[in-house]
Amino acid sequence: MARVRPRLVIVSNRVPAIRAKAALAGGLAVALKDAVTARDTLWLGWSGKETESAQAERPHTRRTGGLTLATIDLTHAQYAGFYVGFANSMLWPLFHGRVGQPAFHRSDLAMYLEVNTLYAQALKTLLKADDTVWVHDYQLITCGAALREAGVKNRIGFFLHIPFPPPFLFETLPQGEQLLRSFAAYDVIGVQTQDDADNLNACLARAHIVARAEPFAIGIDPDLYAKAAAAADGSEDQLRLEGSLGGRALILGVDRLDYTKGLPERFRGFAQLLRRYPEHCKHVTFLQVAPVSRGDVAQYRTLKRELDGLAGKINGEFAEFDYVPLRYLNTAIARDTLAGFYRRAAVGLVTPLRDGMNLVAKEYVAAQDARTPGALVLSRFAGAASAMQGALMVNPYDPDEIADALHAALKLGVAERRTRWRSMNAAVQASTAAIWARAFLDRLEAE
Ligand code: GDG
Repeated sequence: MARVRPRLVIVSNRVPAIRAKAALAGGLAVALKDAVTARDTLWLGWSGKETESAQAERPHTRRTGGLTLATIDLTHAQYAGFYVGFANSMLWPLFHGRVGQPAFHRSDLAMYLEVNTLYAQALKTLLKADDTVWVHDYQLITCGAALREAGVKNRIGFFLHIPFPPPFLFETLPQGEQLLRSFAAYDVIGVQTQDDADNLNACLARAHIVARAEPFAIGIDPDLYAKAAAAADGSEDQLRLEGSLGGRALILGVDRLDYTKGLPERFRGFAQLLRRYPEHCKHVTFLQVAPVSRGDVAQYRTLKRELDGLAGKINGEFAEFDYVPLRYLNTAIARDTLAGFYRRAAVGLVTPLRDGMNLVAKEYVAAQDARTPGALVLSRFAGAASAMQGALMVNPYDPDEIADALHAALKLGVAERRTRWRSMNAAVQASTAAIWARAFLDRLEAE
């Protein structure tokens, strides 16, 4: 007889924007969809609201079906120190190996610890004795330790969505040992890849901390993308795109506007393609969708200015009165429309400088038409790379390598594209979001 699972409690920086369970939207929400719909779930996160002064400890709750959303507000100072400061100006760049970029301030670390404790205290007011707690990502590393300090005895798991750096980098983090020690509060620690597990375990071992991380590769819901992509055929947006391309090949990039995604290098790579392989001029269009993200962090604004300049420069150099080679958007595109765009693209261009996994690569593969699939150009430094043998692999720091790979991708015959796609699709199907969530929770709830 199937075991009745205890309530699942998810803690993440934000809660998903949802009206009904069926309409779960957003990366983490989509990844956890099966786990959340299968059982009673409580999900705690920041409301997105900033307040002048500290609010009541008890979170605000809303229930939709079997899912309860609990939210807390943060003060301006908490948002600045915890989110903009320690999480996104220190941990995010450090964990992505951005040497020289992380900015450490003791006051930010103090706010990070304070806010992690705030999440823990808010959660404690709602927690039942047999709940399974699953904490997510770099914003909340010390939340588990704060829960233990508050006397919580439940099973608590942690999953890190971004890479974990090797010891020589991690050890540059002032007071990093405090963060490492907090990993010991978790019953299961999940990371994306074996490399991440090796790095974190090496740091833990050096600090004599008895805790071990294991890899659980996150994935997508491939059927969702395949169906949405097929359904987009003939849709108004698809017809508009088609009409605007005028038969040209489409190269597509889709990324949050983030310096880890390698966008300037990618733009330069595309320019090199046109420069070194002029046969593609007027026959290829590169569409980069890059919705603005973390606009409160200074480096993101600098990146935006750089890309604005580069896009203008590239189009200035290669455009003709009836041809604009680079289309660069800072607005998000609806998911179903995006699925159709993936399917229309001859090349998916995914070149992060470092990425925990990268779901866009998997979405691109899932959305292809099996008879006429496109080719994927993929960074060696995405977590997704190890399973994607059929991709054209690049070092994303070298625009010339990107240009060569784009040229090769545009030249691939359909038989070879099919062979490559079949192997990539098998990898995407073998490692879905549902499999990821089930594997992690089975491990956490194992008797
Ligand atoms: C972190 C890790 C890890 C993007 N633009 C639009 C849009 N998106 C969607 C994509 C994809 C998601 O956002 C981005 O996911 P990624 O995995 O590519 O990257 P991060 O946001 O950095 O995610 C990453 C992930 O967590 C999960 O663990 O893979 O390594 O950094 O789903 O489709 N979606 C829509 N319009 C857009 O314009 N609808």
